[in-house]
Amino acid sequence: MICPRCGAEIDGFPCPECGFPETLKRKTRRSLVLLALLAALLLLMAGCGSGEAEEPATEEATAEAAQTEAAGDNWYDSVLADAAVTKDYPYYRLLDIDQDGTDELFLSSTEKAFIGAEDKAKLMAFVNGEAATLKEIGGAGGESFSYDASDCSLFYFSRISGEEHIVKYALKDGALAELQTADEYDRNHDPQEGSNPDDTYYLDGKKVTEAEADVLWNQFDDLAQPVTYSKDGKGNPAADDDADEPEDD
Ligand SMILES: [Ca+2]
Repeated sequence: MICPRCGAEIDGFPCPECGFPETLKRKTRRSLVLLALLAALLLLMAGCGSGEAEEPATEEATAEAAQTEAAGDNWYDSVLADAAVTKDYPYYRLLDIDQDGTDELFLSSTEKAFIGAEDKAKLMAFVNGEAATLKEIGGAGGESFSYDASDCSLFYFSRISGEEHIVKYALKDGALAELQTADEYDRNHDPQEGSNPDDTYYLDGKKVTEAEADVLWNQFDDLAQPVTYSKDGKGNPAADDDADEPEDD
């Protein structure tokens, strides 16, 4: 692991280089209790956890949590300070997808939610003490990220001529875990059907009726908020350019 104070590679705390965290112990412990209470409250309010009982904190987990707390609050600062990154991605958005108290970072070449063929975006997170890229999008017909805070889910939408797809993810153990997929094909665009006279719908790869597929599409359309981007990381709702998308027919 990495010492959050001095950056030395260490096997455990206290850090042999700088002694961290002996001077922070009291504050850290109190903060951890507050964090645990906050996490429990958020789980109750948002229902974002797995529903399983929390395991008692081990010494290692406590040290890891202290490390995350110390270094995780602004882990993205170093990413955003990198000119090579901001040249490609001048806009960003901070969102705590899993509501664990540490923000995830979306980088984008545009303020818009809809990432067209000329644009790109990517999702990064603080994983095991390091900035990690979880998903990159762009360069295709059109893609976007949307976020539903009610169940902490992240939607990835993509479209090319005659077809639309969504993947619903949870952020789990530092990675995107696929929860559900929906695929929709206009007539004569379904690769499994040859020529199909009607639009076709799939959930998790299984053919379903339009009404069955609509359950997931409605969550995406009505509940999930498109992720927009800005220079200050707060997003720009005015750049939710849903209305500019080509109309289905
Ligand atoms: Ca988070």
